[in-house]
Amino acid sequence: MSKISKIWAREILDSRAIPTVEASCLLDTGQVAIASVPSATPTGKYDSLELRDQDTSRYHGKGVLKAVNNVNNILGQVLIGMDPIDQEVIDKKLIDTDGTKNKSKYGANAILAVSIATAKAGSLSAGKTLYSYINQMAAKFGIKAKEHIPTPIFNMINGGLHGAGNLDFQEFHVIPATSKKFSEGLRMGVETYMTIGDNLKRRGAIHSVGDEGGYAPNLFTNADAFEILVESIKETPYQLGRDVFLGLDAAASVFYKNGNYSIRDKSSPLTDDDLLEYYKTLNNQYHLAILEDAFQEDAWNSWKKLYTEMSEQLTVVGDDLLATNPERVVKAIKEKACNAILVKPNQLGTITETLRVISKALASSWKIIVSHRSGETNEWFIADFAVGIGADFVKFGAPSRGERVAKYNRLSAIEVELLSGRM
Ligand code: 2PG
Ligand code: MG
Repeated sequence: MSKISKIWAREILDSRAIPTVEASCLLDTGQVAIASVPSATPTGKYDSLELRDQDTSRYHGKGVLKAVNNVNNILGQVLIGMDPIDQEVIDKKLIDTDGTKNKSKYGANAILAVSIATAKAGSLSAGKTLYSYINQMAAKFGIKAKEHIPTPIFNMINGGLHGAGNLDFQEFHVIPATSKKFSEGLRMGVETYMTIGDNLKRRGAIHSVGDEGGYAPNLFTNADAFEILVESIKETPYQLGRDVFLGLDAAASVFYKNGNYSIRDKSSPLTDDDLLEYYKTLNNQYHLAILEDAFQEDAWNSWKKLYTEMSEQLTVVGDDLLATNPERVVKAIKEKACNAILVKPNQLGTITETLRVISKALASSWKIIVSHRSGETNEWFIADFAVGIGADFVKFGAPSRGERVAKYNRLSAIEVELLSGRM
């Protein structure tokens, strides 16, 4: 048994030049584990609190020195002497020390950085790969998963607040068939990504990339983005509907204003019912495999209607709706609002709480999608986490930009290990 000797943190930058927290955990064996946490734009209404300094003289108020000090002076201190493999006890200690429901006292960013750093230290102490270590830990929460590489959901075109400002929907996805091996799906995704870039260039559309590495083109409507994807896929050896599929994260809260949804495909604002009809039209035309955050997070009736009318044709994914929050997941199961969860550990704030939420979702046979955030670091913890819990899908952005590719490359490495039986 090894013990935690020291935990400390520092302020680092994420992929949008915004400060975030990195925590380190030193064991009495001399082993050190380091972890950093991501950040969203916008932060979901039901996400745990990401503590920012609000000191406008530094980083426009977005510094995280308070969170860093909370790790250095409080959260790290209470864990000294503990065994790093006691993740549940460690996380409980962190939660109890904070004492608030949304981790607003010491910050979910501070707490999650410590939770992940100790999990990584635990895997070192146990002499296991991180994904196998997570797999064992998950079993204690009733998640009996076979380690496998999830199917990647590639965010090829970035709109909403992650794009160039002219598309309302946030993410236009290309998803390889689930039957494909990860390395094959990755190559298909990358080749499609390259073809989309060529296509945009030919059209004279902007082909620089957005926050998640997908293109952020100057198109006129959201449907145009699907057209680009369909045309581009035709230029690849892959067949839409057989080898690759399309998906959408509308992130509808962002274009929901004064009780209606405004999108540039329509001249006047849409009611919830109008928007549902528009999703049906898009689905008839583009055969979506997944549809995430189709409505704002408090529109429970619309979610229920969407589920009733469309869940046989596509996977209905809750992200902002659920916020990886146990109470909201229970409600969504009861109300039949969706059948898949986007799992983002930083919406909640500790690993063991995240495992409990996944366990609840699995008990209702939901699909599990482990997701990055739009502001990321090169941390690849979620790649190991996704493999360990046996997620169906991962959503790590486009196969471009270092902080996205870090996670896909980690999955490639794990695939090689799993195929060779070396762990
Ligand atoms: C989403 C995520 C990640 P953000 O909406 O699914 O793609 O974005 O991290 O900004 O919430
Ligand atoms: Mg989303």
